[in-house]
Amino acid sequence: MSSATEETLVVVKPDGVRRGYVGEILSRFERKGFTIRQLRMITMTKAQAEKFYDVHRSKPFFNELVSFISSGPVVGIVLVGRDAVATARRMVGATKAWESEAGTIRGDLSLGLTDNAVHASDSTASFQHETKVLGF
Ligand code: FUP
Repeated sequence: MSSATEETLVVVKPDGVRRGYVGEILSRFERKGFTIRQLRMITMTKAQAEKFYDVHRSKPFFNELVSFISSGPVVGIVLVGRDAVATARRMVGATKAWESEAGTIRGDLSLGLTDNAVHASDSTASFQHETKVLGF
């Protein structure tokens, strides 16, 4: 049931870390009421990044995505809370950050696409895949 307590993964991307938004992003999820279950700074290898974004392997932007996400440290955060996957994605906002609503993380902090500050799992299956790839 969609209102059940579940886990999701949020990743502060290299641009978010470089710009000093780890605290801001973490704080938004804490204020919302999520519990932080795990938190780790990781610099992804190319191989890890390719696995992480495996669903996008056939896309024209795949190489750009892989090289960006492995370009510096990211902060992976496992959150627990009600309807966590959908709730976190609403808080993150639209993929094209320049179009995302004010009040969302991307809407408030980014104008990018590949470099759109934050990633959040889009399903429980993605959460399981992504946390495994990142070694949580
Ligand atoms: P999201 O789930 O909102 O992060 O977005 P998608 O799954 O649609 O896209 C995955 C990643 O690819 C995002 F980081 C944005 C990036 N992307 C590009 O770099 N170029 C594109 O044309 C589309 C998406």
